[in-house]
Amino acid sequence: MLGLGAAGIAAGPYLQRGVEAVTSKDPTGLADLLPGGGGFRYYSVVASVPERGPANYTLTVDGLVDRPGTYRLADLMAMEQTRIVHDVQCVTGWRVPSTPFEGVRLSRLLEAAGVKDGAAAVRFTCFDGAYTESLTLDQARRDDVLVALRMQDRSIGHAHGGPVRLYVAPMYFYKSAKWLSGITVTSSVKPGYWEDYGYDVDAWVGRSNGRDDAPTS
Ligand SMILES: Nc1nc2c(c(=O)[nH]1)N[C@H]1C(S)=C(S)[C@@H](COP(=O)(O)O)O[C@H]1N2
Ligand SMILES: [Mo]
Repeated sequence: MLGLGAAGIAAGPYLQRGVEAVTSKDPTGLADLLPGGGGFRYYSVVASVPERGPANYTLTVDGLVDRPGTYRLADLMAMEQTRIVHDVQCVTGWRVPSTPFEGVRLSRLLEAAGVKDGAAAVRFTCFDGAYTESLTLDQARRDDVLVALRMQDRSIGHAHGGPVRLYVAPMYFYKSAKWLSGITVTSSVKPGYWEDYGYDVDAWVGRSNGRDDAPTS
């Protein structure tokens, strides 16, 4: 895995040149097929990520909420789980059809925290120490946005962002932040890691990043 971070950083300029570069290259650049990954590619913007599991994983919910809190893996597992089956679509063109994800609805965690008046967005941080994402509050409250604990009907492994990743079913897969560790309710959307390099913040599959329809390969 050495060199992945450098590749991720080096990819920045391509993205800044716009959508053509995004569609004609693999800007995240790390197109290692995951062994047994069923078509998934492994992406990380840093060279290595520490593993976390039941003993040391935490997810913090804070910001413009009445009841900030921290969840352990067991806390999340004890909550109502929702399963969604949908195509995974990376903006660079690869796609994995009908992939099940399962976890706690983000809306449920926001409800539990009590979102304050004046809040308009949600920011996500990761224990890789680098990746970030954002959604508007309306997007975050959709039924098809999960704090996912399972993918392909298994616990999410480390390479796929386990033990907990975000899953935003209707958007390109870069919205689905791996190694999720923080959810902060904010007053405005702050663009995420790849969005600073030119990707759309509103990443609806087929309707963003300059595309009229979803890519087919
Ligand atoms: N923390 C983190 N999350 C991330 C990324 C990343 O580099 N770091 N890459 C994104 C991109 S561009 C894609 S396509 C998917 C890849 O998920 P996978 O590695 O499980 O295939 O994760 C998204 N979430
Ligand atoms: Mo991606």
